[in-house]
Amino acid sequence: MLHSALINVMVKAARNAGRSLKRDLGEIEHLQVSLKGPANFVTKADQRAEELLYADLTKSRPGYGFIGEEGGTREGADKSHTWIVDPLDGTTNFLHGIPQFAISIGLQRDGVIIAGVIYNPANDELYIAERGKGAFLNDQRLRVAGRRKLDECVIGCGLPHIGRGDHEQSRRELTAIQQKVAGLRRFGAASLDLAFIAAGRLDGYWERNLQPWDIAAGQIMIREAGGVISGIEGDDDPLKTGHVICGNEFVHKELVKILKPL
Ligand code: 2AM
Ligand code: CA
Repeated sequence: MLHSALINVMVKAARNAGRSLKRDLGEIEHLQVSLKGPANFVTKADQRAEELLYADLTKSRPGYGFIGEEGGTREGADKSHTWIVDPLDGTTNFLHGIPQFAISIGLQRDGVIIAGVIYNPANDELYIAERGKGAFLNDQRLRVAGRRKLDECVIGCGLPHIGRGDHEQSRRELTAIQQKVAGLRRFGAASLDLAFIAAGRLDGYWERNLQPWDIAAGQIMIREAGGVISGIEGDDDPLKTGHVICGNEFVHKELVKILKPL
């Protein structure tokens, strides 16, 4: 399938960093990790992937700004373009050898996300989206699920871990949603949860306290697949608030109705 030059740049960078992560995953699976322990090893894997992404993306598009989870913000001469990158989303899964993690690359132009790539090197699933050109999983066009009955829907979520977020609120949310849906899932890599919405695997998803690099690529993926994504208010910008609710138009609205008052 033919893609734009921009998507080719992003895919090439994602696959290159993906090779590095996959090698590191192999080490974890065979317990060949250093004496300093697996957490330190994963931090190194994360940083290596981000440096590869930075080098590839900056070589192809010199001057674009770069916001990465590991290295923070690196300004570029071109003030209208910024890469928003998570080199390893789903770090805890990676550390445990659970093959649900991804590289997430979004490109922002004048404040609007115009392209996104999400790549899981463990199963070689590659999601791409470009503004006005649709969303694809391994070159198959994506469309969000069409379900309109909440009790038939499988809904994904995130759970705040120890020392983070509001655990009481999270339990209130789970209780409220659990009573109304066919199934709840918690996969642990936000970018892939968003990609799963675009692919129609999950009908809906919500999570609080995410970072721009968790959301940027997934947001355009969902919109290009015909879905709706917002913050908890229903019409706010998840990139600004860090809170996300998404699904098809119907499921999104139903989730907002339940979650907003909680
Ligand atoms: P990470 O693996 O890159 O940290 C898990 O629910 C999801 O939330 C993951 O995508 C995880 O990304 C993301 N996340 C964002 N901020 C987080 C934080 N402060 N603590 C834990 N997970 C966070
Ligand atoms: Ca992340």
